Amino acid sequence: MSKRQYFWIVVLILIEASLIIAVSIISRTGLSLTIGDVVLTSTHLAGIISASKAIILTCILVLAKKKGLIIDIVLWCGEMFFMIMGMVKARNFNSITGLVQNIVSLIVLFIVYQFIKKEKINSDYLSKLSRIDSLTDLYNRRAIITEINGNMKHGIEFYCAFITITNFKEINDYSGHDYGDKMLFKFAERIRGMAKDSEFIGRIGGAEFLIIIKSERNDSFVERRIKEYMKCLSEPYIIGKTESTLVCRAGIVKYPEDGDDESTLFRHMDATIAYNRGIRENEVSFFNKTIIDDISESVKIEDRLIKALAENLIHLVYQPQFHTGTRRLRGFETLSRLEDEEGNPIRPDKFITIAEKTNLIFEVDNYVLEKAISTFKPLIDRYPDLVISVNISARHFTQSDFPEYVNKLLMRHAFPAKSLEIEITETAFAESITKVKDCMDRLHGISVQIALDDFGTGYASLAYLSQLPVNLLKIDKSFIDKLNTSEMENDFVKVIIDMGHTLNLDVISEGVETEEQKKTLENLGCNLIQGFIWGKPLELEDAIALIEADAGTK
Ligand code: G
Ligand code: G
Ligand code: MN
Repeated sequence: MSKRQYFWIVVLILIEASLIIAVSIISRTGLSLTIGDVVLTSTHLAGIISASKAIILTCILVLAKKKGLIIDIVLWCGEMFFMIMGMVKARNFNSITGLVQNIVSLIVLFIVYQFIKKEKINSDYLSKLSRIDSLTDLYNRRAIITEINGNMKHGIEFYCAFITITNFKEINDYSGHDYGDKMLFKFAERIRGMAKDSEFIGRIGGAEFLIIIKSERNDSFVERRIKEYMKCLSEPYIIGKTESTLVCRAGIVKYPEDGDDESTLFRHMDATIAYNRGIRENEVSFFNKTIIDDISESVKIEDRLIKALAENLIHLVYQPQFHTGTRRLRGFETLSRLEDEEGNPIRPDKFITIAEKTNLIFEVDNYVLEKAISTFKPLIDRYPDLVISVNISARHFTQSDFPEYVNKLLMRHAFPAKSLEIEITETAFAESITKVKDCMDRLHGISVQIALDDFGTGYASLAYLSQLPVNLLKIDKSFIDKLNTSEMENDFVKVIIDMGHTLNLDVISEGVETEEQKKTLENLGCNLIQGFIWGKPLELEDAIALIEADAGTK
């Protein structure tokens, strides 16, 4: 109740009490009132006042509902007590009509209360309905916004985790909207099943949900908690005879650090999700201020990539690879180069990452692959032992039609498959080991060579390495940099080399820069070398000159 309501209730109670006293005085003293010709006897006056009393009690009831009823009953009992006492004392039962009137007015009050109660249930139901999402029974967008604003108003700190189902559109398109609705309901059921009292869960719309966690908590607690949600939500769903899996992504913001109004928080949650899209399935990421700057830079690079793809502006350079002992040329790794509008180079890891996030990577990889194949076709014809390697994004290895695409490309250019090597980074296995392995098997099936790039930094394990059709391990530059700094570092590289050779694989060290590193690698038995020591990435004419010079030394 508001202060105003309290004020009026107190005023009404005072008036009611005064009226009760007035009736009792009038009935005791037999007071009458003459206005002009009209004479109001004590019975008349008592009648008028009693009617006013009933009105006041009704007003109290309407204003304070249940509390009003209790106040009314207390006042009523008080009055009855004094009335009965008065009658007993004076042995005069004249006020019996007042007594009956009071009982009737109490009954009327109870009836009115029943109506009020019913009305309140209806209005509670309507207000609940306006706060609940009809498909999932979770809170709806309006309730979410009310909750956020309520927390802000009361100075409560909180985290908001925005969860979106990234493959929902495909499920809807593929299995129909009814099926999609059922999935959403099941998803909501799981989310609700996991929620704790301190967590507020709502559906923003479509396949977007929000979890609000009040924070006496810290970032790592919230991250762990949201990961628990994601783990549970990404378990398969069975509807009828169909089993499907939902892939989610979560972006987390914190109030007040990441925005002090609801629309900024929402904008920053969207940005966090967009920024991390394409990185990894079921990932949880926090907003930070650099995201906004990075996004505007990313947008520029994305635009540049689109233009570069349309106008053949991606430039290729070729870094030579050598046999360690003889320094004979093995082949080249193809590397992409891109410049911004002003002609400044954009770092390859940067534009590659952006290409991966924006799905442009498929076009980039295909472009590089075709360009490398067509460029080297005449050279391979003359120097058939050369191997040309191309980096292909891990994302590409989960596309089931990729091996077929490569096969067609090789046929079209009449390029021998064994002269093409595809480099894949170890991080690919974080995506889906079965899909990646399947893709590798099929490429191996058409005789394309496969190299594991950045080996040692990620998920590689001996257990599955022996099952993959890999030809070459590329020891990551970070291990080469640490060579000769301690015995342990050298031992580590030796373990990789020995393991590779045990599995009958070639092993190449990347980023070899010094004579000392080269010597150590030679002693450790590393048979191939790639690095600035013997060759930086070269322009095509320099690469051709190198091939010819190498052939001349035969
Ligand atoms: O030499 P460089 O700075 O270009 O390499 C940086 C990273 O970018 C390396 O990890 C390399 O594998 C990757 N990279 C370079 N060119 C390509 C490309 O054409 N496609 C893909 N997928 N990755 C590339
Ligand atoms: O991860 P990937 O192997 O695809 O990347 C090769 C990257 O390493 C390229 O960016 C290439 O330019 C770089 N690189 C190759 N050799 C050397 C080297 O000897 N020193 C340094 N600093 N970078 C190298
Ligand atoms: Mn590489």
